[in-house]
Amino acid sequence: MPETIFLNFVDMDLGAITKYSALHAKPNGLILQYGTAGFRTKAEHLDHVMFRMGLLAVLRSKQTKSTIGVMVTASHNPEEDNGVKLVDPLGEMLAPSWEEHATCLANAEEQDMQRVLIDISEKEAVNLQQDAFVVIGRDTRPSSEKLSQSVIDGVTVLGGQFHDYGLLTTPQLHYMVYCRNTGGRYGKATIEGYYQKLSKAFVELTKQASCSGDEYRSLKVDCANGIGALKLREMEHYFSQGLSVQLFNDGSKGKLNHLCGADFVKSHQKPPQGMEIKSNERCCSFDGDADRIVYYYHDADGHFHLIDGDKIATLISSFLKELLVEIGESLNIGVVQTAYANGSSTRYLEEVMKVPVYCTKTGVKHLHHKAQEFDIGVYFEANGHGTALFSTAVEMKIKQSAEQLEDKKRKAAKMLENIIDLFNQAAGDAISDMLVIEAILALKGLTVQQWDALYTDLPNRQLKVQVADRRVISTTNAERQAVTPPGLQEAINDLVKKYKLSRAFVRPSGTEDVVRVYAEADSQESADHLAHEVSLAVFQLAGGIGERPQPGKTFE
Ligand code: 16G
Ligand code: MG
Repeated sequence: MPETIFLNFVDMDLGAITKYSALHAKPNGLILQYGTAGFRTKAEHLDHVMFRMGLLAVLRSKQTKSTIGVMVTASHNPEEDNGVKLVDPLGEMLAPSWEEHATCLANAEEQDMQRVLIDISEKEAVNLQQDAFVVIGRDTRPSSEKLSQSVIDGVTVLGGQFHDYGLLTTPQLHYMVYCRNTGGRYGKATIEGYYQKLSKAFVELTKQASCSGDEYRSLKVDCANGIGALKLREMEHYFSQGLSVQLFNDGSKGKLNHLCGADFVKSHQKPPQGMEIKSNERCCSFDGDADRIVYYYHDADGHFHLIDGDKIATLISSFLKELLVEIGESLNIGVVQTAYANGSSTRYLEEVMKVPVYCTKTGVKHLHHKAQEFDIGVYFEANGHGTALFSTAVEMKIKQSAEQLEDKKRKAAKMLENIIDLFNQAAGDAISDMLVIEAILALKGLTVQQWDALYTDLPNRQLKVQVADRRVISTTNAERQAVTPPGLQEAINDLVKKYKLSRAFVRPSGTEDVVRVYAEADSQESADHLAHEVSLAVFQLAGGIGERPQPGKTFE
């Protein structure tokens, strides 16, 4: 080992690490994976993971010479669960090679801790003398406070500095990281900074709306009994001129994510408990850490209508395209979806809106990455997680146009400028998306039904299948085709042929030990049948365990 590196490891107080690590001991035999959105499991199994992620955040911070974020949350999972994820310098998800280090470190036995830390430092050429700074946020789970303290223990033992923001939504933590690493250009790294930036853009934007009728300006929000309620309540008075929000499932009574929240509403296709909905009232749901949003309403006949991430992406990209046409800028705009996007949304975007659509694997990091390739990249998962990204060049061009162009064009450029400020470009953000959507509806004078009527969703069904080892399923073509086990894709192809406007795919979940099945077709009955038949094919060909899939299941 070269001498300099050796000296560096002396800087890392290995004795202290061993001592403190023993206070956050790993339960025997527990193996966890840094999955699609970090580690997630029962809260009581996570103390050692938190401590170790504190350590890892310090190494990542030293390596990137930037502030790194650590968020303690399990998003839409049940209240008893918890989780942790690291946020990279530009508010992005942790780089893939570091996900592997995270898994390695989380699963290391006590006696191997020092070796693993040294290995990571060597592989990543971490200069241990570099300063480190870590910011920490947590959701409202009862376990989160103690677990974030374990993160802090890890940060401190490696000599890192930290700022604990306490309770934050996940996207707010991404925002803080982004602000801190861009010298304040993006915004102020405080909760007031976040409220002020977004509210100012929202209020300026909605001032330009000609219709100011009350029906456009009030919204019911289901906060999943989570952090979104606290933050929206704090923020409300900053934008009250533009919108009045009525909060439900604000955590004062119910359990986090229990029978409410964006995930519940989307997967059960029904309204949350605890919210009274009159016909045609605009409603939305956040998930437990407020990075997802879906809208919905009841029509005059009492039928429930869901407006998911696909329709949100459609509204946003159409509006952005209109503004660009008005300004006379030919910037390239692209929409990024996953295999779960409803076929009707893809068709509408491509054929009616003439916007190019791209498909990536599930998980925000994949969509975010693809969206960065465009001047303006709008990405949304059907489950309501998404945002719009604007390249720096676009932002500068728009700001100039807002100063120079003549009247009508200037107005459009001003709007676009405000929209750029309103989107959280560090992460999909329920609060920010909600304000963008509300502003667009007000500016266009659209009711929720008119928005919904842009296109009709194809009926679809999602199911899950238990198998002995879900890794036997591998996929290609952005998860739309199964490569293994042999014969599975052929079986799916044959089943799909039996129905009209049909499509189906299977993929191993990144967050649960199951295989997910998705099917869509021209009628709900056909989508249900197809999903069931594909489930049976998975059960037979991919090592199903437990009970055979039964027909007639109505939700995953
Ligand atoms: C995580 C992802 C979400 C994805 C979901 C899929 C992030 C921040 N979150 O929650 O984007 O839709 O996993 O779950 O990336 P699955 O793999 O179990 O279907
Ligand atoms: Mg979430």
